[in-house]
Amino acid sequence: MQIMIRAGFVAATTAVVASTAQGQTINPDFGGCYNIRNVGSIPGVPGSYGGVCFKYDDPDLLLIGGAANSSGAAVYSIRVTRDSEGIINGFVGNATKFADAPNIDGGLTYGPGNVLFFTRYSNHAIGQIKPGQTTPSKDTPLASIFAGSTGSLQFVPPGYPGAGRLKVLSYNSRLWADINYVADGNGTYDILGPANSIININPIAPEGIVFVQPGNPGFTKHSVLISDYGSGKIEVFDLDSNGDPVLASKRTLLTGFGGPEGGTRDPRTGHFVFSTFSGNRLIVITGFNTNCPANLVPDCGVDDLDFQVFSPAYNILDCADPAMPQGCPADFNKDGFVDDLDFQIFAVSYDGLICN
Ligand SMILES: [Ca+2]
Ligand SMILES: [Ca+2]
Ligand SMILES: [Ca+2]
Repeated sequence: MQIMIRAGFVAATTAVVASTAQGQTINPDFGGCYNIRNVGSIPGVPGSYGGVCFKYDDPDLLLIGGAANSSGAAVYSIRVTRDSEGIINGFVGNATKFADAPNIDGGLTYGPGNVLFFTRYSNHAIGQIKPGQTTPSKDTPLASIFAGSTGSLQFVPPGYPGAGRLKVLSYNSRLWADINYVADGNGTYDILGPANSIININPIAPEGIVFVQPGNPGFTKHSVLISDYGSGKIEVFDLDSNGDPVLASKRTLLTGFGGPEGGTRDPRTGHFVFSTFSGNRLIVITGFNTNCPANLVPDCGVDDLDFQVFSPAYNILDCADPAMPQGCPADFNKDGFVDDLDFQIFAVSYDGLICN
């Protein structure tokens, strides 16, 4: 049995502050761990804002649609600043034009081959921008596949049910569609009908969608958030085995969110990042963690409750031991053992109290 000296830990309590900002309210059923921060408007990006994502090889370079829905729309890039906890809190200088993206709407994301995909309103089409290019190389109308107009799009991330599938959403018709794509030999992709599934998500007027893994407070399954422009809400659904929303699982995460548009996750922290079409703001919702494995009891932070789970696993040591909890969650560095290396990871998170 290993001997562990738990030194330097300071008992503390975590204040739960009201999760409101400018009329936006987070549903308390989600555990009180999430907070909204308004980062404000982005210098140099013309309104209205469209889809948002981060450059595939630069987790601090935000890409966002400007002059959304107009023929002169484009993707702009801006470097974000972060506070001592890594939370996005501002921008460096002025944005610069990254690539033309005529009529960009709420969908902007990297797909296979690091091709940048975007939805077009009211063209009901998907544009594709190759890496290093400043104009789209391909435009695919969707009218023959499902009713328009887009709307949004997102690829299901690795590790989720339906990983790699392309989901495209119709704003006007309130539809979610799973659509096939195949490499066209030119570095871009053919987008093909018929759709594998078309789901009516009425009354949601979808703009941005982001996927969230289980383990975050209020999320017991792989899930998806959809921003509803029409009602100013962020809605949540569990995913089925294809990565499509389970309609009966619908619940509301956020209300009073005027003009929500694109959505993505901060690659450094896992925080949700949303743009707004009206008001031209960048909104960050903290509390969604991608790098906080020590939060073994999924609540607002790493504290003594998590330690009570960690400690017996540390004493068992070997993940192959039948006594170890299934999946060996306390093996943070995934080397098959719960030992001092994992304790060091735990201690860092515990000292921070909140993996925010
Ligand atoms: Ca829109
Ligand atoms: Ca915890
Ligand atoms: Ca380990």
